[in-house]
This record gives sequence, C-alpha cells and structure tokens, in this order.
Amino acid sequence: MKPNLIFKNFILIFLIFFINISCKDEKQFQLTTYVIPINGGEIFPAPGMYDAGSKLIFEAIENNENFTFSRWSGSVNDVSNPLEIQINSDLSIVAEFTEKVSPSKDSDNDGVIDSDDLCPNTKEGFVVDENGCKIENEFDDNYSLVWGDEFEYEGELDKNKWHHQIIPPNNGSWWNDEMQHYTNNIKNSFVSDGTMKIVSIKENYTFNNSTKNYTSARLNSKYSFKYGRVDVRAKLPSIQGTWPAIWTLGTNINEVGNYFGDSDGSVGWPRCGEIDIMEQNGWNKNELYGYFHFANPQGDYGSHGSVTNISNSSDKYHIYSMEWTDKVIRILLDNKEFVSLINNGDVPYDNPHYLLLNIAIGGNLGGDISPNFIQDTMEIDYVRVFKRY
Ligand SMILES: [Ca+2]
Ligand SMILES: [Ca+2]
Repeated sequence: MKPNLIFKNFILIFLIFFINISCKDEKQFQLTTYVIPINGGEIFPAPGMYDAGSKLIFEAIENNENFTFSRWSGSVNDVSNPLEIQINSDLSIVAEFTEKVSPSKDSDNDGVIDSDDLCPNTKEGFVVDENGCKIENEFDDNYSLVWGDEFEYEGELDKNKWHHQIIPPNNGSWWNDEMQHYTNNIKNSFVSDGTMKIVSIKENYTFNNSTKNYTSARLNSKYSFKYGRVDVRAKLPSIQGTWPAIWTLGTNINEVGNYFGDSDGSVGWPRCGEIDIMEQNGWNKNELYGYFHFANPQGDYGSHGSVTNISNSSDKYHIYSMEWTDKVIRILLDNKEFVSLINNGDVPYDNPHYLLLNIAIGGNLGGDISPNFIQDTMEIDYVRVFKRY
C-alpha cells in the first residue's frame, strides 16, 4: 500500500469512528407541559423529545379574552412570555392562567360584584352583607336572612316591603268588635330614628260611610314565606284597651284589601292558618300570648296556644320570634320558647304566610279602653325573616 492510501484509509476509519461516537452522544430530553386551569390556554412547543442543548421558545396563548397568562411554573419560575429555555434536562413546564373578572360580573346574582364577593356561591334569595355573604341569625346560625326591614330610613314606610290594609272586611268594621279604622295616614305608621312606629290615635275617622273613634295601622308584608324564622324586636303600647299583634296568615286567605288576597286568595279563615307570634290583651300588659288558629282538612276550627309572663314590654325592647318547619312551629320570647305546635296533616301550615303588624283598639282582646287614651305606639326596631341553608 502506498503511504498516501494508508493515510486516506486512516482518515476514513477515523471519520466513521468519530461519526459513530458523536451519534451515540446525540442526547435528547423529555418536555412535558401542563396548563392551569385546563381551559385557560395552550403552550407551544408541543410536549415530546428535544435534542439536548436546543433552545426552546415557550409561548403561552390564552384561550379567549376571559383568561390572562399569569406565570410559568414547574421546572421554571418566570413571567416572561415568550420565554426561551435551553433544554439540558427533562423539563416540566406549567403555564398558569387566571380568569379575568369582568368589572360588573355578579355570578351569584346577589348584588355584590365578583371582585368584591367573599362568598361567591350565595344561594338565591338570601340577603347579603357588603362582602356578598349571608347574614346569620344571631341565635341560630342555621338560619340566614331572606327578608327584613331595619327601618334605617325616615318618613313613610318602604312601599316595596309594606302594604297598608285599610278596608274593613266586616260591614264597615273589623272583626272581634274592634273600635278602630286602619289608615295609610303617615301619622298612624312611619319610620323615624331607626324604628317604625304604629300609632293608635283617638280621633273620629270615616271610611266608606263608617265612622270610628280611633285610628291605627295594620301592615302586611309584601313578602311571603313557607317555613323559616321570624324575629321582630319591638316595644309595645301600654295603655288599657290597646291590642298589639305581630302575626301571620296564609297568603291563601280570601280577605278584602289584604296584599295577597287578590292573587292567592282561595280559602277563608281559619283554613288559611294563623300564627300569633305576639299578642297582648288590653288589660294586662304583663301577659303575652302565642297562639295558633287553624282548621283541619275537614274544615273544623282548632286552636292551640299559651300565655307567658313578660315585664317591661312597653319600656324595653323584647324580641318576638317564631320558628317554623314542616315538623313543628315554635313561638319564642327573647329566644325562649313558650309554646309550640306539631306541624302535621291536621293543621294547614305548609303554605306560604305573610306577616301582619297592627294595634287594634278595644274588642275581644283589647277590652275596655282607658278614658284617658289619647294615643299609644308600638315601636319596631326591626323585622327579619330567616331561612335555613
Ligand atoms: Ca355576587
Ligand atoms: Ca355572594
């Protein structure tokens, strides 16, 4: 062999050897990618095997205008987009996106926009605080506020919440031989200094040719509810002959002039069911009545109730409450139960009720009216209706 040929062969062998060696050294690394949340967007390049030392340009692309790229995580921690990384080991790259909050979006429809709402999944129907969270009952946190009036305004009652019942249903008079007319005059019911006042006044008043010597107010809530808890914080009138009441009737009562009668009225009293959360007679202001009046499915009248002692009912606020489930109805004074009724098929307490607040004058439970009577007031700090869940 010529020396020249030997040299050429040597070069060839060397090259084959070298190429062989370098092929064996051509290393690859694995790229894995993740997107959080999964519908937030996409990552480029695609996962797979990449040659060692390759420079990869990572790009995070938002799926739509609801998402915005926030950062890279996993094997890196960076916010640049695009981001260049040289692959020198297996890489696990996470693109994190955040959902944009549109300025006015209110997902749970509670009046508090998503960006301010600390309780994002409030169930429909509950009243919320400024953070968008339900307002729990102070005595029982299973109950949260669904309706109420705190009376933090002045003047006329909130027309969205209250209806004045003024038409006497019994030939120009109210039932039970009561002596008053109910009016929607602001002097008989108004809000001031954080409380609502129902004022009974000795004055002649004529309605539809029927003249009475006293006026007062009888309010219907424009809100109805089935089951729940009611709390009313009130001071009661003190003069002999006043008959104050905080109570409910079924919305299905046929009664002229009440709020729900025209739309829901289908049965008479007592088939509609009545719950007297607070009643006081006209002659003993240290007694408090909690009562149920109802009819069974056959229409037979029934009642159940109790009397408890109460002191300072006109000087001090007390909380008059009712708790109503499909099993039992309890009546409470300052959160202490004093009478209850089993709610079963014999009583009509599985239909919506509305609230009534009034002072009657005289009659069956008002009795003799003091000759010194000029006017007297029931003062209500709040009315609150709560539901479970
Ligand atoms: Ca909200
Ligand atoms: Ca909320």
